[in-house]
Amino acid sequence: LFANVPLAPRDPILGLNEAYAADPRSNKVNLGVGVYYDDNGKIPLLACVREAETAMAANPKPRGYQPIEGPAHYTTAVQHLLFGPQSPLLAEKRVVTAQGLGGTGALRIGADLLKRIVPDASVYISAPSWENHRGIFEAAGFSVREYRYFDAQTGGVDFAGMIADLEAAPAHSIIVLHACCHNPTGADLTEAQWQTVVEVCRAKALVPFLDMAYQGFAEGIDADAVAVRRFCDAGIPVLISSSFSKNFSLYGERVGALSIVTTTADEAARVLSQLKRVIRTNYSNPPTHGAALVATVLADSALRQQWETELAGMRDRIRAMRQGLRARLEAAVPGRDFTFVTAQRGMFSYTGLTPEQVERLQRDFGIYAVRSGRICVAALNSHNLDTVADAIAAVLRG
Ligand code: PLP
Ligand code: TYF
Repeated sequence: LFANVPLAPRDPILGLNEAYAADPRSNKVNLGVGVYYDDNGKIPLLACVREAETAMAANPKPRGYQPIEGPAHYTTAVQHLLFGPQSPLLAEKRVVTAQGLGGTGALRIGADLLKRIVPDASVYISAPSWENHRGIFEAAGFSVREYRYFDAQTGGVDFAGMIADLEAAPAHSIIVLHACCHNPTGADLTEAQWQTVVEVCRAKALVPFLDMAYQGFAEGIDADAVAVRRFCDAGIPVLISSSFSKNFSLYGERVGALSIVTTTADEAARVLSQLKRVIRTNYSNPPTHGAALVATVLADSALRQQWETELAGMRDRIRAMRQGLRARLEAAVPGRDFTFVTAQRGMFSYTGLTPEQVERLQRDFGIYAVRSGRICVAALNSHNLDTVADAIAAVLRG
């Protein structure tokens, strides 16, 4: 049965972790995987989560099956973060939300659902995008194409190219968009540019699928939802995958959600019934613990305030690391433009390092980055910043 099974390639990002773990050098730095580390290089356990968990442990509950789409106190909390608690869409019952197994699982149930509704559509992802976008939509049976996105000259967005490619996409194409903190480039659209994308999607009858894995890491909870809100204002159907892996530091709990904005409450009920079918044949119903933690924090005003403070702390620390990296690189490599380091947002920066330079960083300095030149800025800290900046400067000088 298995004699001729070929060896599948490793995930290029998660594979780096293995190489890093095996590296004996004590001054090694892992800028590969997109995880937020604190200034001591540790994944934080947020105080709000610890408190919610302590309260839950003091009052343990039986673990019955959950509703297929997850518990209402969780899905409602998700909707309030995405759309704002006062959104008329919620009062009109036009939004379907289901708990997902992380943002990845949310993307997958969204993809599986769309395959039932628009089976012949193509999916467009940004060039470049998170590797798994292609994998997820291909696994759901779609063919995946790219729209232009990153401009290597400026370190920003090739907006004219992006719009031209979206305008050329056939009607009903599914357009995967990073709502904020683009992975891997850190280059985001402005609000005015989002408005243009909304208009193109409406005019060309495209199906926007917003992936929001980093809400709160760019500017703040509401500011980072600007793309979601502009699409909602336009009144067109939109899918949104969201994740608490990063902004609650709950990576291993696999807690995310798929939200779908429909046109009427009746439509929403029918879409939910189909989504439940997708979930049932996939994993039946979602796990309890992570969603209970998130719902507990978001429902309690003191814990919610604490979460916002801790989230702002993560955001501000990333910003400080961007400024520190930029200042050091400007000092060490005069005449080269590093403004992109602070213009890009979220966990990642596309440095412009070539695959050869990335290899040299790893070989000569024990600094691990993705071959594309992506670094995780959230893995920098006050202890490794000088080492990393010196090493990047050394490979840039050649
Ligand atoms: N989408 C993007 C753009 C991401 O960068 C990530 C990162 O992990 C995900 C989705 C998946 O998030 P999760 O870990 O919650 O599955
Ligand atoms: O891009 C990243 O590094 C994060 C983490 O298959 C990640 O999004 C990377 C690869 C993967 C799953 C998560």
